[in-house]
Amino acid sequence: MRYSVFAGGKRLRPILCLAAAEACEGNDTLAIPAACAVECIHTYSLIHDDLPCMDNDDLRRGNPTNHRIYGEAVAVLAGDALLTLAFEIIGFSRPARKYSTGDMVHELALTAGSKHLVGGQVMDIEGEGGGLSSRELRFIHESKTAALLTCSLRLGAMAAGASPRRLAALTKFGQSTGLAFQVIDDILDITQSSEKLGKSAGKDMAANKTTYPSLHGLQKSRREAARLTSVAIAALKPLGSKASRLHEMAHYLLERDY
Ligand code: GRG
Repeated sequence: MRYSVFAGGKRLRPILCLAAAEACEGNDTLAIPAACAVECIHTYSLIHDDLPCMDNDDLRRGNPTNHRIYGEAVAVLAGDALLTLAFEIIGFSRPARKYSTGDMVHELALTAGSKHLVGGQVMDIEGEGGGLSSRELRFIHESKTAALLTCSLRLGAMAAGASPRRLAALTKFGQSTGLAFQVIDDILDITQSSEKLGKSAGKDMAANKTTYPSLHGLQKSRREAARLTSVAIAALKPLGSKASRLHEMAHYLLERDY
């Protein structure tokens, strides 16, 4: 568990969680449990995604994947334990009035389960070998990628006792920025080296996977990521200047090179 969590990683989900709490006039103390919980879920999903029965990868966060070091059985269990730890942590969180700990647990469970992360992964596996439509690809991206980013923002906002209007604004921001994040990820898989990414590059093309660039080309994909980022930034309007860190994050996610 420690090997994969502390291997590095950009910590995007916890950062978004804390920035959302700030945008809703909360603070880090309130949102830290949720920030840690989403990183545990994310790291579990990476460990399991890298297993031979899934993506079969050797490199993650610049290091050998968990199962390459500890073997498949322990890697499965490390993922299971991180998934469970996320709920242990969030179960102890004390959000500001308006939301209960149960609301936070429900939000996280909905995201991690069959409707989002797991469902998206199933569809991704079933779509291996290519031939997916734009609509199917969007569903996978919404489920596998945008859902946990959106959940991170929503949990930060809920920890801070956000109004329904602010929560809705952050949900929209998460959905658009999450899709942009995945389009950029697909572009980087083609344009960057494994060394730079800290994970195996060029896998999508080698596996004949349907991606944004495979359907629309690199240039159109870049334009789409920029368009989605503008939609995300526009959604932040109700949050005013308190959302400046989220503005910065949206730009960073669009311009990142790993
Ligand atoms: C339930 C096993 C299981 C999987 C669910 C989330 C997921 C589906 C699989 C993980 C791998 C994957 C390709 C996810 C899509 C989102 C994505 C590109 C994740 C990488 O996130 P970064 O770049 O990673 O934030 P770091 O290492 O920086 O934290």
